[in-house]
Amino acid sequence: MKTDINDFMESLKARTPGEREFHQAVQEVVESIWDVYKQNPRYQKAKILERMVEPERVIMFRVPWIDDRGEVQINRGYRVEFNSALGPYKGGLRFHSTVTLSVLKFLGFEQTFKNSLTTLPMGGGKGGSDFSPKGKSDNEIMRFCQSFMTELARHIGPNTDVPAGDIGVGGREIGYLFGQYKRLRNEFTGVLTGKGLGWGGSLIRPEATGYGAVYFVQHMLDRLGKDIAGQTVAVSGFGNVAWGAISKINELGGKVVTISGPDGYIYDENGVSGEKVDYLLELRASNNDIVQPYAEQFGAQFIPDKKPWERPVDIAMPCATENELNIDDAKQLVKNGCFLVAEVSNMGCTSEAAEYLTEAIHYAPGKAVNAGGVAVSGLEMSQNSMRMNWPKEEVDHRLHIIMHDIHETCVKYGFNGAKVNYVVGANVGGFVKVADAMLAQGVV
Ligand code: 2IT
Repeated sequence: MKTDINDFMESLKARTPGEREFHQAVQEVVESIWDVYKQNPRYQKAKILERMVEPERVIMFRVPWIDDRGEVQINRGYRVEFNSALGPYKGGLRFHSTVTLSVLKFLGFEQTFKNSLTTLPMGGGKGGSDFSPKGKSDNEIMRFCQSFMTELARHIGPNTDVPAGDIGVGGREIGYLFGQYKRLRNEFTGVLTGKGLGWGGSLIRPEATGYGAVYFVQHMLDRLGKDIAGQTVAVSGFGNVAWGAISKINELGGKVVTISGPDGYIYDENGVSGEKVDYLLELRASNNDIVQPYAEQFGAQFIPDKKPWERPVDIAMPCATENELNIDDAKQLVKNGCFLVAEVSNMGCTSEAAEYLTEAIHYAPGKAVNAGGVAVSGLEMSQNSMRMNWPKEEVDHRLHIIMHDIHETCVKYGFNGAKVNYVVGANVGGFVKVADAMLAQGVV
């Protein structure tokens, strides 16, 4: 089996040299689904896997804009339309200096399986730019978004491709992007999700990734006969996803003792709760991308250039970015008594860390844990199509059902008689549905 997988990966690598993150994401999926693939000659004959690793379309474009000093700036824009077997391409836009084609291909590939897990009719896609909002003025961000959308608009649409936010793209950016799309097309449609509440956005969308992740953790804990109340949790990041998770953990009686940024992490032994949670939104809006001010504001500890995984906690929830938790971090967490890692960031753990955690404790991957975000994006699309807004309770209720069902799918495909392997469960569960749809739709 290993040689087959190696051959497959070698051939992929030869065709996509240097795309490290993409290779990592594919390898993880291929290892999980290989048995299922081999047992199904129809998948092999139709070369489902070979087709799945090739995006249906990749769009790359120049994004010129003028900064506040009058200087011309050039960034690169992307949209990777990965797979439309289950619905319109769907997935976020990331604006960050680390964005490359490899990063967006890994994210788009993962998104396809994640979206499949949600049970909603959404294909997979991802896009963004190497533009960094850090330190930019509001006007610069608007001009950049307008230029970016001027090109992107011709490729997307409510039945074709529906982008949303990701790192560096929040409500403000979605607003500017939507405004430009509407102006160019003279159409008010649900072409983007994560919109403002007054103009087509869905209640609970901002909270959905974090809330959904905690609902998923509740199901994991349930199987272990445990509850989130009284658990100490390490969270990384301080953006929208961390904020949603922290709010829900507090509501359910858990205690979050860390947050982090590119500058280091905060250790708050009293818990990140109450007004401190709202403060995270201020930190994010300041565009500085640092967490240190939290320490000064609330008298907590700031540990520069370190990650929260060195602290003893019961549960760890990486909420920042890919490969933020490596094998040393994983070992340190387990040594300190951590029994559950729920990855909220996409591919937040390195492959080594994920493998180790799956063996040693209970670990679930991002594509299952964080799917609540895109799920509520799917619900936003439904509401837009109906030209209706559901109340908060309705959206939250549906989010609960979706996260429950994703967990059930992971158990169905990942339970080995002793323990749930959530990586296998999520990958096989996500894969089968996409593969069957591709088979039914012929060689396209
Ligand atoms: O990684 C993700 O699932 C997202 N950034 C959300 C995508 C979406 O379309 O809401």
